[in-house]
Amino acid sequence: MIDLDGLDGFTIEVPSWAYGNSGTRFKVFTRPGGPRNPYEKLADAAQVNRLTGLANRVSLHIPWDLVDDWSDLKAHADKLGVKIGAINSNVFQDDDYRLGSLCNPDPAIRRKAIDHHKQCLDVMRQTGSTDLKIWLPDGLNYAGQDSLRGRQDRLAEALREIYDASDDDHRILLEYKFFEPYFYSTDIPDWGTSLLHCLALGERATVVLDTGHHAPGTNIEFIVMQLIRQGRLGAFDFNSRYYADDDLIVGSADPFQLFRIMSEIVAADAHRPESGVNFMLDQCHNIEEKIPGQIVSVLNVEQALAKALQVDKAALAAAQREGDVLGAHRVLMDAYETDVRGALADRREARGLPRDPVKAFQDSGYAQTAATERVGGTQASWGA
Ligand code: RM4
Ligand code: MN
Repeated sequence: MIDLDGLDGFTIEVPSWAYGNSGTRFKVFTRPGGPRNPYEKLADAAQVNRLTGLANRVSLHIPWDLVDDWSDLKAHADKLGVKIGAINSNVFQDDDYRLGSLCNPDPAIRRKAIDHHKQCLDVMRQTGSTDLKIWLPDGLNYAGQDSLRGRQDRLAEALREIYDASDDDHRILLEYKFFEPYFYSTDIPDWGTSLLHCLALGERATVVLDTGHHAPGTNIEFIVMQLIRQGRLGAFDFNSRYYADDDLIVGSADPFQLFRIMSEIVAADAHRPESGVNFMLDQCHNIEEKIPGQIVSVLNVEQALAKALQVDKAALAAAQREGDVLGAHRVLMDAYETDVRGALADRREARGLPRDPVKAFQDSGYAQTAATERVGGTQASWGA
């Protein structure tokens, strides 16, 4: 008997930018029916929730998702059965940010970047969002280009101002990335740097772990464990990678890594909503269909969690206590090898959801209707 009670209350947040047009570094592909504005992005995202019952929140990116009337967008989301989730700032698409944003040597540009984050806090107040997610493009391409230490000091000062401008029910989610768009150094390259800034800021500052933002071979589940241990794992940006920040479908490149991550989550009971960990997706679907791509990603996270829930905790603890190396490893592998697909389909059916959400989407005609109805206007693109 496969026990899936641990899935109750577990939810995943999807990104608005996964539905607009995207592509490779060389070409943005367009397709019929792509969303033209945040309203249509929310409608697409709501399909993922309707068919999986898992994805009831949508992260927005500012300014990509700016609208005139936030209460109207919120009402639209409510009607679709979704909520507005984390608000993502964007300081990587303006000429002024060539040498950085919050770390820029020019105080006027730092001011502009800080004020943009205050604008995001206002969006949160109007949408009911409680998470401000910050990913900075800041970094250097050449040794000596700027003072490494000076940039940390500017960053600390800017983050302090943003944190102090936030409300008591707001969280600051600080993301790290070890390379790109600059390559000699980035200003928040790793979880340690992000954590240090969060600790200095206060308890409402937490770390975002984007699974594509590490050097190859990094033991990501160790970082998960350590951040939970410190009470500072604020959120995931889930995606999957072979080389760098590939932003592929979650669990596609390395399902076993996803399982190991979810096992650390389960070991700490962090899959429960009370943990405060926001399980978000951050990915692009460049050649595959967007909505089914999100559905597969959401289901892959659920499946990895379902397998992690199968770990026999008592047997594992006993084997570890006895120093039974292979025994302990086999307990974990037994859980990983458990085929949970049928049990998950049964659970969906029992909750009035389709057994196969991808097929249900394809049969629904939603994509065809969108292609017929969404004519005129400009389709949203990653970056616009
Ligand atoms: C960055 C980072 C952020 C996301 C942008 C679009 O690489 O992962 O989380 O907001 O991409
Ligand atoms: Mn990310």
